[in-house]
This record gives sequence, structure tokens and C-alpha cells, in this order.
Amino acid sequence: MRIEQIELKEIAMPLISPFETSFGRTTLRRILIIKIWADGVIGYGECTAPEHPFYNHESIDTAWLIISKYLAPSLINKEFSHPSEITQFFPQLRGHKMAQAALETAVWELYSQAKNISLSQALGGTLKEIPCGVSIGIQDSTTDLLKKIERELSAGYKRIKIKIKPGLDESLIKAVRNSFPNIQLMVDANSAYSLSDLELLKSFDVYNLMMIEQPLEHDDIVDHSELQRQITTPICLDESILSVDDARKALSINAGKIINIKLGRVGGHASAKEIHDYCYKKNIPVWCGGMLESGIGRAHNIALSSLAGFVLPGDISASKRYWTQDIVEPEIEVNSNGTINVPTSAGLGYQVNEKQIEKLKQRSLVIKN
Ligand code: OSB
Ligand code: MG
Repeated sequence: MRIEQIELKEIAMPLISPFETSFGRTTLRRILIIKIWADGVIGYGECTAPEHPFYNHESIDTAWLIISKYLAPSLINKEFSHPSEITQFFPQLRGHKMAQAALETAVWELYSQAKNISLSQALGGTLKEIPCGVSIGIQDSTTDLLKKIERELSAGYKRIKIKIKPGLDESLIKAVRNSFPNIQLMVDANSAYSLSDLELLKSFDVYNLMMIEQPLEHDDIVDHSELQRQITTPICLDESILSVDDARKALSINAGKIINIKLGRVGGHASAKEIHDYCYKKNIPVWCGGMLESGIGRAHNIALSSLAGFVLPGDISASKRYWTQDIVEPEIEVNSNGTINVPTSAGLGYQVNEKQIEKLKQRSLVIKN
């Protein structure tokens, strides 16, 4: 296949309700959608870089620059036979994995469209349905949080993740546990703590959490290893893992027991699959994280989650939890038992709604020869 043209499009999608983490609050998602043409076929990808560089160093604006100036031009006119060859065309830039993943994942979709197979099949996925959990942001009050959890449980979701931050942690977890003694519950700190909070983090152990996600620094594994020695709650690494090498190093020093794999953070499907395969061999559970994606990114996450090692519920939930109208058809729906069916039709398995994208468009750029 020969890559002919690449389009970048920024769309603005207002969230149904604001999403708050330890690093900030999001009300409007600015999302960069990638479209790639080759041999008369189209593939879609989504850049998961957020509005601001607060989760990691990337933002939609840095990704736009890196993709338009360095990455997209390096792919034009390139011939490939399999998507795993794509990243070798990129210049040797450091980091910017979300920018890289936006293009790499689009090429995987393009390839599976051309072969007329599902993206799940192209990736080697075997699961027919995937277990789903929800990530619930910081709420204005504990009552609001409990109500929200109640609603998600009755929708069928299999596990609840709540965001915590210093000052809004132990008593919140206690309140949730008291109301829901038996649910699968976990917390995500997004790097808001340090080893000086050891006693506090130890106090979470009595609440039988499935895991605590990324309690310490975004680029740390050493302190996480020390923390894991001192707490019984399994640590799940998110921000710290950008590659299979990172996973190998972290696991070798017991910096955690579970890994959250995010397509953007690790640079795309090939890298995500490498991390998955490595963890699968070592019996380390993985699950697929989310970055408040539109339907395109969500569909990529679903395909990835069909790999056999994604045994824990991912942060992949229905379109309607986030959007009044998504940009794919049908919208992503969750079964009453908290699973999503993995599509079997070609590519992402969802139709991209170009009309809706056009309505939401803020800027666009075409790169071709
Ligand atoms: O840490 O998992 C995270 C959203 C934005 C940035 C970081 C994270 C999240 C989530 C949301 O938890 C997951 C979702 O998309 O539902
Ligand atoms: Mg996280």
C-alpha cells in the first residue's frame, strides 16, 4: 500500500458533564482526528493528547505541530505491506507518542479496511466481548459521587474507578466502601502523591481496592517500587509506562502488579500489543485506559481490548456517558451485563459520521505530495 494523503482535523466536543482529575477539570474536548488515504481506502485515527500538557507533556497543540511538521510528511508516498512497518518512517524524534499513535492507529484501520477484516482480527484479538468499567471524575460532593456510582452500577458496569487527590481521598474511599461493600472498586491519583504520603496510602489497604492507579510521579518507577513493598493494594501503572521496555523495567523492580495500556501514551497498536504480549507471558493483568475519546478512539480501544490478556475491565464506556452526539454510527453501546461487543465488520466496525465532524470542525490541514 502507498500512503497518498493525510488530513488533520480539530473538532470541539463539549462533555455532557465536566471531568475532573487531580490535575484539572475538562469541560470541552478539543480532539484531533486523523484521516489517511492509501490505494483508494481510508483509515481513521484519533490523537488522545488533551487540551493541556497536564497528564503528560503532550497537548493537542504540540501534537498538531509534531504531526504536521515531522510525522505526516514522513509518511507521504511511503509503501508498506503491514502497519508494523509504519513507525520506522518517522524521524527519530524523542517522545510525542500520542502524536505518533494518532497516525499509527489510523494506518492499522486503513490496513484492516483494505484487507476487509476487523481491526480486532488484524491485531490478533480473540475476545468477542470486552468487560467495561467506568472512570468517575472528582465530584462536587460525596453525595453526588455516590449517586453517580449507583447509576453506573445499574447500567451494568463491572468496576468503578474514582479519581482521588490529596484532601479528597481516605474519607471518600471510606464513604464509597460503606455504601458499596462488595463492588470492584479502584482509585486513580494521576501522580498526586509522593512517598511522604506513605502512611496515608497505607491506610487505603483496609478498603479492599482492586488497585491504586499511578499514585506517584508520572515518570517514576523507583518510588512506586518502594511503595508497593509497603502496601498490600496492588499498584497499577499508567503515566509511567510508555513502552515495553518501561514495562520490563517496572515489573523487574516490582513497581506495580497491573498495567493500564493506553494507545496514545505508548505510541500506537504495535507498542500496545508488545506490552500486552510481554505482560501476558508474565501473567501480569492489563486493561485498556481511556483519555475521554470520541467514538473513533473508543473503537480503537475496543479492538485493542480484544487481545486475550485484557482480563480486567477497561475504562471503555458508552458514547452517551460523554457526548450528546458521538461522531460514529452506531454510537458505542454497553450491554446490560457491562460488556461491549467487539465489531466483526471491516476496520473499526463503526461508521464515521463525516457530517457531524464537519459541524464540529475548528481547523483542518491536508498533507500530500
Ligand atoms: O488517568 O486514566 C486516566 C482521563 C483523562 C486523563 C487521564 C485519565 C482519564 C480517565 C478517563 O480516567 C477514562 C475515560 O476515558 O473514560
Ligand atoms: Mg490513570
